[in-house]
Amino acid sequence: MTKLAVVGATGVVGNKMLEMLENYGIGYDEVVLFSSKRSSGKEIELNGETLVVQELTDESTDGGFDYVVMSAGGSISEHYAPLFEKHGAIVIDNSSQWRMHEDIDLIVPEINEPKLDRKIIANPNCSTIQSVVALKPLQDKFGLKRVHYATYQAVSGSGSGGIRDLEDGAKGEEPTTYPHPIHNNVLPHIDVFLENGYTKEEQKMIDETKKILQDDALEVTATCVRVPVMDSHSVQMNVTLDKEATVEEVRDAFRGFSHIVLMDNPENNEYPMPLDAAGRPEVFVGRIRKDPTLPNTFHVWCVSDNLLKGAAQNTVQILQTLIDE
Ligand code: 2RA
Repeated sequence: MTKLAVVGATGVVGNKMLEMLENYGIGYDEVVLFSSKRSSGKEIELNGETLVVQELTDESTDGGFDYVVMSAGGSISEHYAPLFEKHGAIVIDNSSQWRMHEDIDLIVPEINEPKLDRKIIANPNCSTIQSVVALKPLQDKFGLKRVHYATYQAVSGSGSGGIRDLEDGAKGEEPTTYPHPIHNNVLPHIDVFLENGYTKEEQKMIDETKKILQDDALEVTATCVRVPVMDSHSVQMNVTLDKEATVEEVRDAFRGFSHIVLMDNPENNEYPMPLDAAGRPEVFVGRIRKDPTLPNTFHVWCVSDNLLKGAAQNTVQILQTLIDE
């Protein structure tokens, strides 16, 4: 008897997690959906069953759950994940709350497996997940020395507020989520600014990349930008390898790696775009070319649906590996 809880079931990522639970045919016997008091009472169809979303309380965590998938923000996870864990559940959390805790696994199933020192598993940041999926075959084949990220991130990464700002901005309405209009604009500002001048989003990409690829010596830097795109993040990666390679050898490294689709035929205007990736589970890579200004260095363009591989799908993939064990 496998009992599953979905916390944040009414949110943008929560909705995608429910969609993934159906698409992947995840084997559970009972599922309970939780949300804040404000969103509780809503009815949601899942696998042919009508479920009523319940308000999450401390008492809820002692409900005999085997697994919990969460996408409800850091403060909710900080309070409730340890309570679910105490009552015997394994928690997979989408927030940034636990990602850099030493005893917490930060998991991308194509790359690493949970050790489960704690029964809380962190799902990495969306722009990090797609990037490390693209970097892993290069690390395996050539070794990695340095990565410079420049991201072009969709508004759905900010949830319903970002989506609203893009939609309403087109009608001339003032933003409520972003500090400036996103319509006809780009914002070099995702999350809050830190003392070092980087944003938290940029620091997440730097720290999480090293943890997932298990390489503290890897030199990583990032600039993360919000762009007026609804779904799918794009990431320009300037990657310095440990050894020389040809463009074709780099392309070969991507071919056949789980969840990667190589789209690299610029002569025919074929390269990954958000319109290709939205709604698809894969990570798309293209525009691969040598950077003549640095040895062993290549440009790689990577696009993926931030709500799927970047969040809900990665979470459900982790759940599936645990249930199948
Ligand atoms: C964003 N990566 O795109 C962050 C959180 N999902 O807003």
